[in-house]
Amino acid sequence: MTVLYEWPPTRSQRAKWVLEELGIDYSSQMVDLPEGQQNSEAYLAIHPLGVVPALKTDTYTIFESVAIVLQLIDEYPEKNLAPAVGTPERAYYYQWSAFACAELDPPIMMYFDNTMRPLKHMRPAGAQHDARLAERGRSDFATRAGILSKVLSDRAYLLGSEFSGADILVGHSCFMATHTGLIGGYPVLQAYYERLQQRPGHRRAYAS
Ligand SMILES: N[C@@H](CCC(=O)N[C@@H](CS)C(=O)NCC(=O)O)C(=O)O
Repeated sequence: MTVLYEWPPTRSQRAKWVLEELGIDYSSQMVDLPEGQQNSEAYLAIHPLGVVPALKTDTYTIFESVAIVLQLIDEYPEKNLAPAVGTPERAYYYQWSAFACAELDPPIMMYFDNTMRPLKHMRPAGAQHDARLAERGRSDFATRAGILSKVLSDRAYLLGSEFSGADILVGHSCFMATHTGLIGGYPVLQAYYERLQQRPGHRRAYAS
């Protein structure tokens, strides 16, 4: 049985979304972050960084939301959530997948950490919100939102008319940008994320 280690609504929703899109039978194991369950010996054996998500299948246990999404999509080629290996379309699929975790998540988290993160959850303990870092996050996100807005101005999804795993990855970054208030001012990106939210797989993954 496939097990998703999650705590909604966090980056574990990326993994849950792809599980729902692919129709995989899985069970959910909640890792209570406020209670500190991520730092238990048992969970650290699954994810050595003590964060969610992680995924356990009959044959492997992995972490990193992007790796989970890409691996599961490769296991179900008949669901057509990724272009064929070696094609130009696959190159763009890799590009936007990497862009989500390397270029979108960090500025959003920098902004969140320095504006909205409760002080009792700051790292290191006792750290305060830093207005300069918040501005750096906002400004770096703005550059990247501009790039996405340009690409999405003439298409429904990142690769064109077909939804793919890259939309799950960037789509979750849009979820984070929505809940930090950063997405306001980028109507093309907002419309794209609204489109993604119509998908039954997205609805089920984010219902909790
Ligand atoms: N790069 C990782 C990031 C995972 C991550 O930072 N998860 C956060 C929630 S979004 C977490 O579990 N934080 C727990 C904590 O800070 O104690 C991924 O995409 O899977």
